[in-house]
Formats: sequence, C-alpha cells, structure tokens
Amino acid sequence: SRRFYRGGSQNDLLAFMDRGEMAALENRWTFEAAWEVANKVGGIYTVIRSKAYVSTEELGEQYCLLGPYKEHCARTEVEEADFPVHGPLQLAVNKMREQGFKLHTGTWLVDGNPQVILFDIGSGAWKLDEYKQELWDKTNIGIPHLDVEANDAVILGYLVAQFIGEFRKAAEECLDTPPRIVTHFHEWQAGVGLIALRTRHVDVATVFTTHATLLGRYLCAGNTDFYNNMENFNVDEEAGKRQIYHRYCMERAASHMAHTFTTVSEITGFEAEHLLKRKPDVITPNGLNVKKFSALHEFQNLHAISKDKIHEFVRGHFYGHYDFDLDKTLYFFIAGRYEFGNKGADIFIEALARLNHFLKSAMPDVTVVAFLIFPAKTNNFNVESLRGHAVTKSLREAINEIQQKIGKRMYEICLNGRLPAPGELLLKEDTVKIKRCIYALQRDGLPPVTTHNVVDDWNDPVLNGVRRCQLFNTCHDRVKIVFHPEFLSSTNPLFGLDYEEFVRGCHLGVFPSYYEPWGYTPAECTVMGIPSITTNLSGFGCFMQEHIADPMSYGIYIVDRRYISLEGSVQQLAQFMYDFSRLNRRQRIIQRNRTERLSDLLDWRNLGIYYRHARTKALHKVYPEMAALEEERYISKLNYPRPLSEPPSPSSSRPTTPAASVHGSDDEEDSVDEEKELEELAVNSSDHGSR
Ligand code: U2F
Ligand code: UDP
Ligand code: G6P
Repeated sequence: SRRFYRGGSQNDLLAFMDRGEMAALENRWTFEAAWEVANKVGGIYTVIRSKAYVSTEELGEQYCLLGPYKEHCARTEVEEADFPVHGPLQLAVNKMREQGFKLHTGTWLVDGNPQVILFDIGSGAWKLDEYKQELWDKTNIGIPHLDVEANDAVILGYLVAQFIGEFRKAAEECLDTPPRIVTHFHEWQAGVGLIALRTRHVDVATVFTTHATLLGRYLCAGNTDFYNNMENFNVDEEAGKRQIYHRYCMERAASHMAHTFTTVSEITGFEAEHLLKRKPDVITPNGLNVKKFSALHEFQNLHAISKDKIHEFVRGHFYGHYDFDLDKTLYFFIAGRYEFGNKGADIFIEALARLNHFLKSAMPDVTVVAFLIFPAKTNNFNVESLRGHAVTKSLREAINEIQQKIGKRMYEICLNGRLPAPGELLLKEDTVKIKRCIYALQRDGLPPVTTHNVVDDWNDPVLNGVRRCQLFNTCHDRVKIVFHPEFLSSTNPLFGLDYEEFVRGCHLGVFPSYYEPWGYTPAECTVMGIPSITTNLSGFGCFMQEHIADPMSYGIYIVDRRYISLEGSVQQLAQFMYDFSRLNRRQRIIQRNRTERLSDLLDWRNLGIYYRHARTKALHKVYPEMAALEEERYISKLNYPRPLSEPPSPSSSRPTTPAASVHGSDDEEDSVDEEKELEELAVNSSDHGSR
C-alpha cells in the first residue's frame, strides 16, 4: 500500500515528503515506548499524548508507540485495527502472536492518531523467570519477587525488545534499503526494553529519557537539602535504604546503555549527572499541543466568562462574610499532586500570610482569594460549603421570581396609562420573602478554609500550615483561603468548572516547587494567557529563564529557591504576589496578552526538534554513514526579546516588575504609549478606566 512520488517540482517533493515519506523512502522507523502510552498514570502520559500530533506529522506511518495494554484506558482511547498486511509492522506482530503473546494493535484516538501496539503483560508472565534470569546473567540486576511493578517492567521490556528484533528482520526482508530504526524509551519502567536490545545486540539506535530520577524523588520527599548535597550522596546506599536498589539499577543501566540519553530539563540533567552518573546528551523539554484561537482576544473573553463562574462560587462560599468587592478581588491558585513540600505549598501558605499583612496595611480594598487544589483523602464536601451555595441560590431564585412579577405588574399598570407607585411594585410579601433569604445568609462561624471533610484533618499539611499562619478567613483578612482537596471537574457541584476553565478564570498560578523536573501546571497557564509564578528549581522555570530576556514582564515570575535561604524565597514570593496585586486591570490585561504570546515557545511544533535531535544523534552513533544529515541545522536557540511595548508606567523600584501601581487610580495610565498598548489590548480597549 506504499505510495511513491513521481514528477513535480522540488517543492512539491519536499511537501510530499514531509509527512513521513522521507522516512519511508529511507526505510527509517521510530518507536517510542513508555508505561504510560494510552495509559493515564501521570505526566509521561501528557508528554506522549500531546506530542503525538507533531510526531505523526513528521514521521507518519513510520512512527509507532509501544506500551502495556491497560484495559480501562485503552478501551476508550484506542481503536483496534490491523496494520497493512505485508508491511513489517504487521509481519512482526504476527510473529509475536505465533509465539503466544497477546498484542493489541491500532491507533490512539488523540490528535495525530498515532499507530500503537499494546502488549498484554499477562500473556508474557510465563516467561518472567526466563527474562529475569537473562537480565541477571547479562547485567547482574536481580529483581525481587515481591515488586510487582518491577516484574511488570521486566515483562514489558522483553516483549518490546523481542518485538523490535522481529520487526528488524521483517523490515530487512520487505525493502531493499536496510532499515534504520530508532527506539525511544521513557523512564525506568520502559528502560528494560532498552537494556534487552543492547544486551541482545539488536542493530537499532536507542534513546532513553528520564522525567525524574527515582532517587531524586525519594530524597526530596525526605526533607534533605537536596541541591547542595547532590555530589555527596552515596547513591547505592541511599537506594538500598529505600529498597529501590534494583529499580535504581534498571534506571541507571538504561541511561548508560542508551546511545542518546536525555532529560526533560537542565535541572533534571544536573540531577542525573550526580545520581545516575551520566550527563544527558540532549535536553528534551516538554511541550504542549497549543491550539490558537482565530481571534486573538478570545482567550481574554474566556477569562472574563470563567471568572464570573468563580465569582459565583465565592459568593456562596463567603456568604454572611461577603463584604469585599469582587471587582477588586484577585484569584490565585496552586494545583497538582499532593506533595506538600515538593510542590512548594509550604512556602506558598507562608508567603500568603505575609501578603495578607502587606495588603492590610497598604491596599485594604483589594482581596486575594487563594485556592489550593490538591487531591487528598476526604469524606465528601462539608455541610458548610454546600449550605452556602444553597442559600445564595435560593436568594438568587427568589429575586429572579420577584423581578419577573414586578415586570408584569409594571406592564399592566402602564397599559392603564399611568406610572406605578413604588408600593405597587414591590409588595409586602416580596419584601418578607427577601428578608427571609437575607436572614438565612447569617452564619455563626467563619467561612470554612476547606470545601471538604478532610480525613485526618489534624495531620493534613495544608490545614496545619493554614492554622500555623492563622489564615482563618476573618473579615479583616485580605487574603482568603479555599483548600479544595480534590481535582476539579465540570460535574463539581460547587464550581461547575473543569480544571482548564478554572485556570482561565484565575489571575495568577503560583507554583513555587522545590522538586519539579518539568512542571506542566505553569506551562498550561502560559498557553492560556494566565501569568504564573515558578522557581529556578523547576524545569519549566529554568527553561523560561534561559529563553526569555525578561520573563517577569511576560508574566512569568521566577522565585529563587536555589541560591538563597528559605526565608529569602518566602520573602521573594510574597513580594511577587504583592507586586502582582498592585497591577490595575489594564496592566493585567496587557500582561495576559504578553503571557499568551509565549505559547509558541511551548508548542511541540517548536520543541519537537529536540526529540528529533536526540534521535538523529543516536542514529549517527549506530550508522555513522547517516551523519551526512546535518543535525545542527534543526537546532537554533529560541530567544524571546523584551516585549515590544514597555510595561505600563510607572515602573517600580524593581526594574523588571511589570509596573506596580495602585488599584483604582487611573491617572498613571496617561503616561502610557497609547498606540502600542491599544494594539495589544485589541478589542479589550472598551475596558479602559474601569479601574
Ligand atoms: C514527572 O511527573 P510524573 O509523571 O512523575 O507525575 P505524576 O504524579 O505521575 O503525574 C501527574 C499527572 O497526573 C495527572 C495530571 C498529570 O499529568 O494531569 N493526574 C490527573 O489527571 N488526575 C489525578 O487525579 C492525578 C493525576 C515530573 F514530576 C513532572 O515535573 C513532569 O512535568 C512530568 C512530565 O515530564 O514528569
Ligand atoms: N491537574 C488536573 N486537574 C486539577 C489540577 C491539576 O488535571 O484539578 C493537572 C494539570 O493540568 C497538570 C498536572 O495536573 O497537567 C500537574 O502536572 P505537573 O507537570 O505540574 O506536575 P506532576 O504532577 O506531573 O509532577
Ligand atoms: C478580559 C476581558 C475584559 C475584562 C478583563 C478582566 O480582558 O476581555 O472584558 O474586563 O478580562 O480582567 P481582570 O484581570 O480584572 O480579571
């Protein structure tokens, strides 16, 4: 079923060949193997899924994903089908099936629709002892019987290696050109496949990417001064103490045996250098599948729409204490896996307490509502939260009903040719009804800090942080706390928003992580045009620092958690949040426009080149004759200059802060270059002077 190009101009040829045809003519194939292919577990799923579009665009049918068959996810995400009958993929699949293994083949129903082969781990279980023996004989890595996850990794690894071996033979027989195969493995769970290919001397190029090191995760979670001791850890001993020595060995072996070794960021590269003892050859940063709106201002409108929904939540949550102006309220949030210290929730709460103090003394009309979204164990929503939403809802309904009745009465009276008197419109019974609703809005206690009944409330780290800092949502507090110990979904009865909509409605994402190999949350904020705070210990933060001349003016605030003390970081974080709170509406709109402009930087269409670079490097090692392909031509340093327009004036004492000004005063807007800004503000100009 292969097509061949005939005739046409050079450009036609290139356009034609873009979609994987070049690879097809060269008999060049790329396989990518990971535990999270069509299997939603964590961040690697996001990486592979979001990248699928550019991978297939580049490699077409010469690209195939390999992973374990996990029914719960694959059943809904994979369309099963056979590959072309006489093609090497199908021939190799047949060979594997003849040997008694179960393989599911087809395409993954995500953007790009990549080909996928999922191996049934159970169908390889009878070979487990044989595989483990081979691994031991070749590498001296012994896998304990009880570690099911590691045993599964061994089965997947050998099934993948077996398959690639069969595929190579088939590809050799199918075409005259000798096959050139790159196999890319992610994380230690897939790493065994790489080890097996290398110890079996299969003639393919290999790439290994680590998204976090095993030891790094464990050491950081244990309150160590990680980055200052990186060189000094006795890695074998530390792995042994944590009973992950065998996993560590698999990870280390895979990274050393790979032709090209990559990490998702420089900071993880540094970690790998010391903990895995190999420096990455290439950094392969994580991208996103960026979807641009046809109208530039569309994302600003979405912000306003989603913010209204968050307003509705806030009215319900703070009923009885709703004495602040929503038009002068800012929404900050932190979200992610519930790793209190690693994700920086500890310093976030501490810095919020300081912000509370700053605002109280300098800007008492501004309120910040800080949302903390971390999935924790709960026994459902608490009564106070639900009640708040019920009472505000009944007030709203009562008023709507009365409003309609008033309209009718007014119409009737006017038809009689006269103006109604006030007493004829709002009747006594209406007033009584409204009063009853208003009385229901009274409450004894303060608005709750959390929306759910948290299991083991007294040991919960967020709640303890909030208690220690005494952020109890009193009417004097300018910073209010809402801990939502569950991920958001559109069926959520309190918010009725999914995570993406929620992010759009907020003003600032705060992610002051301590351990964060990449960190998708601030990246996702960026492509939605929402400013965020990150750190120089997160892969994302370092990446932005490297590629943008002045990240802060683009709405990317980078807290130093590496070279200054903890207290210093807390102060800096509090200062950033305070600086942000001082922006007026216009300045925020401009900043969101700038943030959104960074999307291209995070688009796989641009970041995909690093994967290509890693593969090319590996290919050249195995097939030096291919080196004619000049790899460097793909790589050019992305660099974002300062934004065209200067930050709206006046600039603060801290030169890179996007203008600190005081809420409510519009006079400083006079000194702004109107033209440039209007251009940036586009249709949002109707908003001028609202603050
Ligand atoms: C690293 O992340 P990990 O894959 O090790 O982190 P996980 O906790 O396994 O993954 C978090 C993901 O899980 C998803 C969520 C994330 O994609 O969308 N998720 C969810 O949707 N619902 C849930 O209830 C719980 C989780 C590393 F630590 C990160 O810094 C990197 O960004 C990542 C990718 O390279 O790898
Ligand atoms: N997230 C989500 N629902 C929520 C909050 C967060 O799906 O309510 C997702 C978010 O979109 C992001 C991920 O959680 O993709 C966190 O990934 P990140 O890379 O920041 O950290 P990881 O958890 O992978 O270490
Ligand atoms: C967007 C909308 C505007 C709205 C503004 C609010 O830009 O298009 O209509 O006024 O958001 O911004 P703020 O930062 O105050 O939420």
